[in-house]
Amino acid sequence: MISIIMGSDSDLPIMRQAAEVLEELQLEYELTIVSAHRTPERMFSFAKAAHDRGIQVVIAGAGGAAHLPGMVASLSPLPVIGVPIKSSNSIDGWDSMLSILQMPNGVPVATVAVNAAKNAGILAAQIIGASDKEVRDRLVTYKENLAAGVAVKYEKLEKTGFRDYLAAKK
Ligand code: RP5
Repeated sequence: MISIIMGSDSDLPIMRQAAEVLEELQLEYELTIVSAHRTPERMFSFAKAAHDRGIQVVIAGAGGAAHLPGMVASLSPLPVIGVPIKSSNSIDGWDSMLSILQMPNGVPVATVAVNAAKNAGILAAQIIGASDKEVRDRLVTYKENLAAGVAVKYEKLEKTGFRDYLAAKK
């Protein structure tokens, strides 16, 4: 079971992408709001109890002064994947990215790209897939589909040339 948490409902339009890819990969998840700054006690109890509830990986998204992923990682033995959100109060995503990325030794957070909640979902699945063959097989198929999607594009590009290819994309 994967837990997707975020600092605010304003993060949901991005964080839903983690949920969607987990559904595609047929993995169970829960999704809720936990704010490091506005609900610090909820954050504390969430992080202390998650592993005893059967959570295997936490995906935590936050924007601005994004302390949620790092604070959860400081309290939990679980792997935490941080999603820096380019939120309304963000300086172009840099604040949340650096807040989540620059963790001190001893307390890692696996940080994905700004707004990359989909990659956070895939990485969570890969963590679970490392010890679960069924999940790993689904990830192999996922990657094969990615490659097949690109093959369609390069075959068309090579056949039509870039002008017709771009014109057809409009
Ligand atoms: C952070 O502040 C949240 O994760 C969100 O990205 C940002 C803005 O929150 P709201 O003011 O939109 O609730 O804590």
